[in-house]
Amino acid sequence: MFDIDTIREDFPILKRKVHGKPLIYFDNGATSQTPTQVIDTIVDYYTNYNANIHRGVHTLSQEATDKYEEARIKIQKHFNAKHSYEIILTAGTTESVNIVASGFSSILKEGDEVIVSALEHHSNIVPWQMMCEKTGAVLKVIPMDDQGALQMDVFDQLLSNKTKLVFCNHVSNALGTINPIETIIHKAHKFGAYVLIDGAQACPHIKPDVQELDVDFYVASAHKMCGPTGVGILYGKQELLELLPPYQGGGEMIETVTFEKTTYAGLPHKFEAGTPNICGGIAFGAAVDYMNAIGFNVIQQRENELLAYATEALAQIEGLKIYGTAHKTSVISFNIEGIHPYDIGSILDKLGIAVRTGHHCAQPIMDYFKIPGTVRASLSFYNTTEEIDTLVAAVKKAKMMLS
Ligand code: 7TS
Repeated sequence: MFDIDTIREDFPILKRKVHGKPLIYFDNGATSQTPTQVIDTIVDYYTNYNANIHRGVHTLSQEATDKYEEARIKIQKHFNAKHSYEIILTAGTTESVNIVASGFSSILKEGDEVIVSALEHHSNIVPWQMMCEKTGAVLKVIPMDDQGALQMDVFDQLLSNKTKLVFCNHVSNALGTINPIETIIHKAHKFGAYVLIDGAQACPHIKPDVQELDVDFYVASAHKMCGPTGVGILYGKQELLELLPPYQGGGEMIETVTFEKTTYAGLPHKFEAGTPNICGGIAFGAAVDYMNAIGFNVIQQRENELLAYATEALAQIEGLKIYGTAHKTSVISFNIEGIHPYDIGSILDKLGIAVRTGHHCAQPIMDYFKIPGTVRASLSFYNTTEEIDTLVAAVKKAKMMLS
């Protein structure tokens, strides 16, 4: 049973005011809010067992190590990875993509081809461009259409025996489009290409099963799924993580070090140099527990209802255009004719409503629509229809003030 009042009680920040108005938080795509269960885990860590991991004989260090490794197993189960060591704990999606791109920089050769989708966040474009610059590989793009969906027939034409890697987000951050990743993975594998799926925007809404997907790499950030900032995952199939060279050198990622030669530790430590975000990793585990306790079916149903309600209400405002109408998650990206998105966002903020405005780190999408940016309301299960009513009234007010 989903009881919205009980759920909202879990998020203390929802009680605060902004400019004297109750906070209405519709910027969940940028970062989600944090429930008490996760905040308590963070407080417990620093209050009771803050210590470095994997290296101390003392009790605190052992407790911290146990909790950190328990969190890795919770995350492994959540994503249904075959082995816990296939879950690399990173600083977030951006770092995870960079680990893979940097690794393939020493594997790809001139003339190899890699395919990226037109719907990517910059963090799933720029690292691959850097990789292509280093290797001479060629970057090809699956184009999008007016609905914000990928043109899959063009994907078929781009694939060839030269294709080595395909990168695509599971869900677009700017439009919310849910991409057909099952098909993308299946088709890429037929040509022997590896696939990396950026799940940063999918994981707050969908529980991916990496084994069922048969995906080679899957990356995500904790802070978009009720966890803290600065921590995320790189899932990779064991044989591929073994194939890639380490990303950073340092403590914890070695087996033996002499000045003549260093040998590297096994997975996952090979990719986890230095002291990690210990508290963050443990809190990530608590966030996964929190979301699973509500249940992803319940979360999706609730968010779909909110999305339908908000879409219908906003679409009635004259001159308001919604970008991205394909099968999608609870993201509404819109503009009002003749008004800059930033100006709308600033007025909404004065009314206590948090949205994101701008290009959302997805400039190619904005270029496609020939716009500087959009106003993005990204809804979460803890939002309400009353909050949407307030948003709609506020957008109408902003329109009146700015027209
Ligand atoms: N990939 C996607 C699809 C994203 O939406 C984001 C962040 C990232 C990668 C990068 O994640 P990070 O945790 O490493 O920063 N997206 C957004 C957004 O839409 N608004 O703020 C950040």
